[in-house]
Amino acid sequence: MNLLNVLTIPKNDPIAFTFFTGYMAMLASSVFFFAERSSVDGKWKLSLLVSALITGIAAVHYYYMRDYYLATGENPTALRYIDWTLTVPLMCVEFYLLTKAAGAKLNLLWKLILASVWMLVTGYIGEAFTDGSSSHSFIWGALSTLGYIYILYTAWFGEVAQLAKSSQNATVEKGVRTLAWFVLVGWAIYPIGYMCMPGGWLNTAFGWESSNVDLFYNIADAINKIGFGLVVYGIAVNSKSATA
Ligand SMILES: *C/C=C(C)/C=C/C=C(C)/C=C/C1=C(C)CCCC1(C)C
Repeated sequence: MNLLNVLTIPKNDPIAFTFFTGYMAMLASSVFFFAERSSVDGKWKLSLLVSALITGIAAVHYYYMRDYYLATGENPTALRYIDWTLTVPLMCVEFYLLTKAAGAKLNLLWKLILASVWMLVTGYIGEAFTDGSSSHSFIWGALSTLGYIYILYTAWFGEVAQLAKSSQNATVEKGVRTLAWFVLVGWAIYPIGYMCMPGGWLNTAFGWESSNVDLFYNIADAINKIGFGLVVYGIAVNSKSATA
């Protein structure tokens, strides 16, 4: 373990930079979402608490991932996937809470959680047990993508989209559509990061020696976790002034 590296960020290391900013941003967002619970309607307090938990859980993991990365220069794959296994299901909870008033059932939540666990377990096998070959990375990446597509479909056309539409609440409908955009564009950054690992298509195509996996994951996490929370916050604030 290189102790010197633990104490400072090398100038030419953008990955270390994003680990530090990511950590602070998650922590600050968590405080913000938690504090703002007192300024929204009762029915939104739980949603805001979930937003605070998502960024809070991420902050704790960033604290450890940052140090792990600085000390070893390697991807903190296990910590990363533990973080996601907790936070992605919580993002599914946000979808559920937003559409609950329109009749969302618990089984919708379970289906989304199951799809995310599938997506993450297969992704983890793809990354953690890589033999550096393209076929390993491709097969597990493709299996993982099935889970991703299921969530994407549910958010855009399936139950979540339909419930949001039938909610008769324009703010909820618009908010859920914005979250669906996050899933389409923001979440798509993750498979790009995955393809940067040795054996991944981007890594092979550009002949990279090092892996830029964490750069993509860190940027994606900040966009998605904080962005999701802000959209939910926006819904809570706007529908308070619109309909009661
Ligand atoms: C806060 C963390 C979030 C929103 C993480 C999302 C992660 C994904 C959407 C990961 C998707 C993957 C694929 C679709 C294929 C390759 C393997 C993964 C796990 C990177």
